[in-house]
Amino acid sequence: MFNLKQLGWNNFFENEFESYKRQGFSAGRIAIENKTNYLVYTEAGEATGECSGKLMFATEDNSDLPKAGDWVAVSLYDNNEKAVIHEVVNRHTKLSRKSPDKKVSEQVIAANIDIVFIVQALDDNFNINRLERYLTAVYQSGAKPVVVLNKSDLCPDVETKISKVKKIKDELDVVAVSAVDKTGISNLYQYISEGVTIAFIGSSGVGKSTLINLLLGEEHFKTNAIRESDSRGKHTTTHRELVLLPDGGMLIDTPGMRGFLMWSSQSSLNKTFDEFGEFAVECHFKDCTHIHETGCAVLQALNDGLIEEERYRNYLKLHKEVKYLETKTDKFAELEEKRKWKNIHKEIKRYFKDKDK
Ligand SMILES: Nc1nc2c(ncn2[C@@H]2O[C@H](COP(=O)(O)OP(=O)(O)OP(=O)(O)O)[C@@H](O)[C@H]2O)c(=O)[nH]1
Ligand SMILES: [Mg+2]
Ligand SMILES: [Zn+2]
Repeated sequence: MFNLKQLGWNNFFENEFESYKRQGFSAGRIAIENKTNYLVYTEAGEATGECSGKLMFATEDNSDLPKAGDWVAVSLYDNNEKAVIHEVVNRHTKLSRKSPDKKVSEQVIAANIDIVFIVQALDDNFNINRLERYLTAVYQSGAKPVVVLNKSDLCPDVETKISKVKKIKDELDVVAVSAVDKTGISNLYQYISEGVTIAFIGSSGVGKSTLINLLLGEEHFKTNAIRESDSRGKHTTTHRELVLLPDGGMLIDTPGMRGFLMWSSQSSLNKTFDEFGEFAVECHFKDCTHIHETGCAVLQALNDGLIEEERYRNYLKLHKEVKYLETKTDKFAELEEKRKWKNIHKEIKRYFKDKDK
């Protein structure tokens, strides 16, 4: 048995669920997404779920089907052990990447997450450019990013690595830990509490499952030694899974990702690269690509040593991916438009509030 609050239910989902409730559906949260079936948590306990024919038929885009962390409207049968999934409740947040195949489509990694632990190992895996890529995706998701540097036992200069991460953005949360000698683990607990969902992402072999097992207090997830030849992981975790912690809070384990292509808007990219935005408004051309234009303030800043060469190169790479997406799908233009209007509405509200004072 679960209570919904423990599973992360709140006013947002209560509102979104209202019409489903009227239709007599129960609320469930997706814990595991397999190819054709799901493990669903409901107030009645665990159930195996399948999508209704109508849901499958009416859904054009795979990213709109249930994913780990999603809230869904279900009807239960067989002693509440089976569930038909009728609808996916509007998501509060979602972490996505561009699907690894040739198609320009979205792949949702996890839904309704509050925090993402971006895990890197303090061995050869440590890579600032990859971190900038993940970070942009997390900003896009709406969740809070926390950088978790694991395997501190293998690293003689942990502080240097932390300050390198802080150089991306000073206010970024960075925690160095070792799942092996258990140092720093207590610093992870500050993010965990009842109803909060945390997703772990990062390359294969960085220790995501090992860390989750440690926090769970049991060997729930399989883990595997990395290859000695090139320090790469063996892709041990093969599906996404949400688990509940004994003292409250939820963690989502994900398979290590080989590539992580952008499914992000320019404004999420700007959050990772704060200073670029500041310079870019000074560029002579509004659609400046910051590569060759005269009057480009970004290039000027690069020349003046205000922007690091490596960071500039990665920005351009990600910027190119974002631009490509914008030309292939109007989703991001829509999102930006929505965000703009949301801000305008906020401004209007604030204006009238101030006036009333
Ligand atoms: N030295 C050291 N090894 C660690 C640490 N944490 C995990 N490992 C080892 O790293 C290897 C990979 O760990 P996993 O937890 O399977 O990695 P993962 O990120 O879940 O990998 P995938 O499931 O393939 O994505 C295992 O042999 C762990 O014992 C650590 O803090 N220090
Ligand atoms: Mg794993
Ligand atoms: Zn420019």
